[in-house]
Amino acid sequence: MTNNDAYQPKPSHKFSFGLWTLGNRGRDPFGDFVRPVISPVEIANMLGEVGAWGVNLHDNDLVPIDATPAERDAIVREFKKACAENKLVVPMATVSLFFHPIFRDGAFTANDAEVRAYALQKTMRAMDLGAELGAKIFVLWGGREGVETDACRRADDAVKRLREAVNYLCEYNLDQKYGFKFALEAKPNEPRADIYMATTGHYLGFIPTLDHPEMVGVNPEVAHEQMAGLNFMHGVAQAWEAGKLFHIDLNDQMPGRYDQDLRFGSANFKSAFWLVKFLEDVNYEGPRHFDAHAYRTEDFCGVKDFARGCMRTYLILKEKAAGWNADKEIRAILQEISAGSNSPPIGRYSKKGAAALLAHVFNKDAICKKRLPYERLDQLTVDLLAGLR
Ligand code: GCO
Ligand code: MN
Ligand code: MN
Repeated sequence: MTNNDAYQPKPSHKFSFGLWTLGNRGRDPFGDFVRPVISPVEIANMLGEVGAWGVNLHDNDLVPIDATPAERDAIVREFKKACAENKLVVPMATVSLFFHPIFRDGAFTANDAEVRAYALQKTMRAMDLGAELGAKIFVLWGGREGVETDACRRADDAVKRLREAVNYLCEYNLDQKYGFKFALEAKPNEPRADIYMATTGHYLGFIPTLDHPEMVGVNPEVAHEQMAGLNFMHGVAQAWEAGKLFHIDLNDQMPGRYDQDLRFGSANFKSAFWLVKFLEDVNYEGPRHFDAHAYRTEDFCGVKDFARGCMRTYLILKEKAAGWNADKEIRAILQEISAGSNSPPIGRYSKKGAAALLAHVFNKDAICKKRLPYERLDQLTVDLLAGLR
């Protein structure tokens, strides 16, 4: 790939990766690490090399959990320097509330009040860190907020505890004048057997019950909704329409599997296309964050191939989306299926309008005879994706 490659990432594309994604060492429940540690500074260099715009992190991706304040400051200083050298921004920060064994029963929803308090303290410190690095988005993913057995607590108590925690963090955000937007990330299971707030839709229902709903949105992840068997783009569209698409985690996933975190677009190419088309059509301006990792078979160079592949596929699909919107035959069909009809105007309810609607006689036979050439439309899409148009 050369620099004048049409699919060369640019800062304006807002591609970001987490330290934990390129730094993933390939350990799984059945096998040990296959790649050596890549330090945060090395990851920043790698991201600079492949042309990414941003780098995101959990508190402990950068600062070890038991670091002294002096150690922390030195690490942060060195990392900031590496980001500056590689022209990387830190758009999003998050907190690990799942790795340390203290969170074995959850964090904000744990039964032990001391664990809940520790989770808040840890999150406030992660917000301090994120703010220091310039982040404006703070992701909360409750990976351990769930159960193996529902004997352990009432599920509505978990919802109440989660609400209390998010409310508390919003106040801290205001107090410190950090200006964070919180993005809540749903997942149906893994690492817990069942996780509360299983889908983006659950969170969209939860957010209006908070003290500061305007400060809180969602961070939908492709793989997580697909694990639940859902149409990811539909969830994203609903979040967008509600003004709540604060961040997005792009990756891929085969249905019915464990959480695979595959390279973006590598498993469900067509769904990835509809997603990119949606984000581009609505002019989503947030980061395009890849929360995925390289196959366990890869070495250091393979990790770069993985990162380049995520961005390249996004840009290919973006180009295809523009082609789809400009395609004459596709446009003609779209026009045909949305063409005006003999429908009485509906608009907002009024007594007069309702009376007119009740009096209207519909010609069901004529309506049923209208052509809906979705087969042709979909095949045109397939042809286009296959490079035949
Ligand atoms: C996962 C999650 C995480 C979160 C990350 C941000 O399934 O492991 O997607 O990668 O996105 O922890 O909080
Ligand atoms: Mn995930
Ligand atoms: Mn994620």
